Amino acid sequence: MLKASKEIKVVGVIWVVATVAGVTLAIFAHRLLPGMLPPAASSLAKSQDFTLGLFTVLAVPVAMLVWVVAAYSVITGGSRTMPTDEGPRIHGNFKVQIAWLVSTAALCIGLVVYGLALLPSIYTPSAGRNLVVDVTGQQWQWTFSYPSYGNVTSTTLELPVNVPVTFDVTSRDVTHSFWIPAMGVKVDANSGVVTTAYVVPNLLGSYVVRCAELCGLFHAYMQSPVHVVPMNAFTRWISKRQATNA
Ligand SMILES: [Cu+2]
Repeated sequence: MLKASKEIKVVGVIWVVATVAGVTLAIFAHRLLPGMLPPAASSLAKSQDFTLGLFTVLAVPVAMLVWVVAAYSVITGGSRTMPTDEGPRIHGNFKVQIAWLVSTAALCIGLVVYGLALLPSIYTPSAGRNLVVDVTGQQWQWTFSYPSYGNVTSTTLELPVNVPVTFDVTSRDVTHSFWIPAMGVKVDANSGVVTTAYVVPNLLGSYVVRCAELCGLFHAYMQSPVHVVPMNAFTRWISKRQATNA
């Protein structure tokens, strides 16, 4: 059997190698697996992608320490025969306990502060005139209406690029959750209540609105297209809808 200090060194080296590999994978995963995350179609989504990356990178060393120690113990520490007597008593190691407490507390508290500092940005509307879109969830479809354009309604969400949007979200029946993964927008849709979400879509393209709250049999199919288009295309679309609605 190896001496304890040598074992700690071996585990330490494996941990460092595993951590470097894990962090590299976490940083480059989206390049190795394109499409793992949707494209960031707003600065809100960009900041969320960064937060996700940061939390992953900081979680890797902790996860690797647990896995490497567990795997090492399973592989090298097993005995096929029943031990005849008890192992030696182990007392706490003050230095290790303090180091463990301080590092994990600093990690957790640091991330809580970081999260709390970012949180208001989600609930703050952009300055200037916002395009208001009323969003209604019902089993199992989203409906969008535009109060500043005579309440034109549509089952696809059309948004002009670089224009701040306010979503007023509600539900006609059970609780749904209005979610545009590409834009980092997600808010509950509750019956009898209006919840709001804000975003400035900044990337032309087609994305998807999903329901993020289990709402019944066809929950998984409760999705609608979102199109982010230039302003003139949006105006054309809305006049066409106005003609159809009338
Ligand atoms: Cu749902």
